[in-house]
Amino acid sequence: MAVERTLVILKPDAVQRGLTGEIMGRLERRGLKLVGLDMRTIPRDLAARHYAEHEGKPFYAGLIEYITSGPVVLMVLEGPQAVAVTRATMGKTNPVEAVSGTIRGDLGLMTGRNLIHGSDAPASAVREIALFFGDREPQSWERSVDPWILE
Ligand code: D4T
Repeated sequence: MAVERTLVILKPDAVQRGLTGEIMGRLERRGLKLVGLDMRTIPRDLAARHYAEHEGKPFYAGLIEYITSGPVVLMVLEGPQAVAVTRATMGKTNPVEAVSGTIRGDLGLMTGRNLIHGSDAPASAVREIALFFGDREPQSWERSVDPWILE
């Protein structure tokens, strides 16, 4: 099974609501390995590049306002099919449709305050990790419990 990396953003509402530990804990407990971590306020030009595919949509201006409104926590997670596993753990984009047990299904109510971003495909993950972490190589480390998580 392909080991992948994915980019996660704990959005400003997750930071403001004091949910970063809760959300990071869920992703760690799932078995994903943390290999990159940072906290910063995303500048508008970087937000525009990240959300370029949504430019022109009715929610675009609000989305940029929201994601740049305060500090976020950026994570790089690694594991087998990390992109799909992270998306499944997050739940659907609209928290109303996200099932209980998922991050958005348990902690969110509205699409415009949906707490977390996760790359939507392996190719997007490569692009987004480069966008947010630049040439900072993710941490390479040996996890002693790996034999109890990975076959
Ligand atoms: P992100 O990219 O934030 O992880 O969200 P998703 O991958 O789950 O969903 P997306 O790309 O379709 O949407 C990006 C971002 O835009 C916000 N949004 C989206 C919004 O405010 N209103 C909307 O109608 C939609 C579709 C939420 C996530």
